[in-house]
Amino acid sequence: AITNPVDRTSDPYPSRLPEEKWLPREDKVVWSQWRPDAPLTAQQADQFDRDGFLVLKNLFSEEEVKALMAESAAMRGGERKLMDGSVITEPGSDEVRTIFKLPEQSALFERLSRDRRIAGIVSFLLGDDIYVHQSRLNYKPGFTGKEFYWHSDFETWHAEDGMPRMRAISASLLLTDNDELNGPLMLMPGSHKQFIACAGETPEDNHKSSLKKQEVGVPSHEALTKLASAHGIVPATGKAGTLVLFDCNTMHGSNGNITPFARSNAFFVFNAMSNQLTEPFGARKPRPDFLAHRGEPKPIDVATGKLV
Ligand code: AKG
Repeated sequence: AITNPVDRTSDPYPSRLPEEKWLPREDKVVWSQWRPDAPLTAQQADQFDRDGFLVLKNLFSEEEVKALMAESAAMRGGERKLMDGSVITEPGSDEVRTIFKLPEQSALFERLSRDRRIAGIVSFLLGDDIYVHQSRLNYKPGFTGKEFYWHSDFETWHAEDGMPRMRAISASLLLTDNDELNGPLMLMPGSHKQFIACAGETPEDNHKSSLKKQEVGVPSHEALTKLASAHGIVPATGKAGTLVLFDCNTMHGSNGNITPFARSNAFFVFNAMSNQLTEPFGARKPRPDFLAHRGEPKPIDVATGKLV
């Protein structure tokens, strides 16, 4: 069923067109006025607005990270029965690349998704109640972890999932140290202020290959060169327990990991309650629920205090 119908003829972000196009962002980045009781400083809110991302160090304690790591190892190691279709392996091997649906499969990750240090900040930035649009553990094992090619998440969520506007934020909690070497997230600061409408039609069941290696919904080399020359590229590095928040339209990607040291992160995508999904804007049918929550979403009930 279509919730929250929108006028498709005036879509500000048409994509999957015959030709690539640069379009201006028509949405705010920070949706709340800063106030003294905000969960961020005014400077951090301004930085998020300007750069389209924010790295918050030492947000979670060693003990909390240890518990999350143990939980993540149990999920990955086959000790837990996981939902069908929620596990993606690395291209060309059986190594786990991604596990989706964290709150549905783990009480600890459910609690993490509601933590004030993540959900409280995101809800403030989006100026609305929020819900989990997608959640995942990205493992990137040592030696064999493959790259994530450059993309704007919003391009895919709009075209393939029917997310109407740019009012969503990804939160990546580093569960291992992410340094310059083991394939950290890389972002182009300021790239979120323009939308690159991508060339090419969406193939049927595109997600089956794009989750291993994305080929549709990515900008051309020319566009990426122009963006990176204008904005630069920054690695989001930090010790385990660091939180990386980034706007849904910030251009990002990451290199493969040939170091022996795994790089693993827990990802939650939060969408504003006022920005619920409609029909896809650039694909015939919507992607499965594990990639994009459809139907009546449950607003997050923010929890305070330590995880463990
Ligand atoms: C995504 O999940 O959209 C990513 O780009 C993941 C990048 C990474 O885990 O390095």
